[in-house]
Amino acid sequence: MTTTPPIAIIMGSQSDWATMRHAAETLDRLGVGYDARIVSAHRTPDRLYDFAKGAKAAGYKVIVAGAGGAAHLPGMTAALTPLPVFGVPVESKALSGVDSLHSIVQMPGGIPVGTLAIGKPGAINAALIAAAVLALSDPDLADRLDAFRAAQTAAVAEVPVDEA
Ligand code: RP5
Repeated sequence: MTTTPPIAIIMGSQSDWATMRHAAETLDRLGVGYDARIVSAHRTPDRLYDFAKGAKAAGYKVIVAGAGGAAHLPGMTAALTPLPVFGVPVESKALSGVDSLHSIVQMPGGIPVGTLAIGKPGAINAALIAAAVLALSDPDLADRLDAFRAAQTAAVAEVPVDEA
């Protein structure tokens, strides 16, 4: 029997995976389970509807949604599910992701999407904030998040060096 992992990472296109894999890798580091799926608001609207309407019943707890350009995926997902949705603006070729950011962040009051930074930092932070939500009811995960922060702090040198 397969069980649904707590986090769904969804993205609008295969081309978003180069960014969204950083969310997946961050969850791997934290030992948090996830499914990664391509769900396009524009090219596969029925898949979006089915996924978002069924996400809670399927057992997901948090959704991380990345999209670029006319990035309607996070907002439409949030409109269709009561689960928390964190949006990652993927860096677009034409407008460097500012279009994605504005598309995701400017939600109307009442339908929230927690919007992260453009690109890789946003993908990493979406995973971290999703994990932090889960950690509220998972003390072991809370300990792993503390350890992640401590390791990150310990890895910062006090003196800069010349890089090759
Ligand atoms: C959006 O269009 C996707 O999220 C992607 O960021 C962007 C471009 O998609 P492709 O043309 O690369 O498939 O829906």
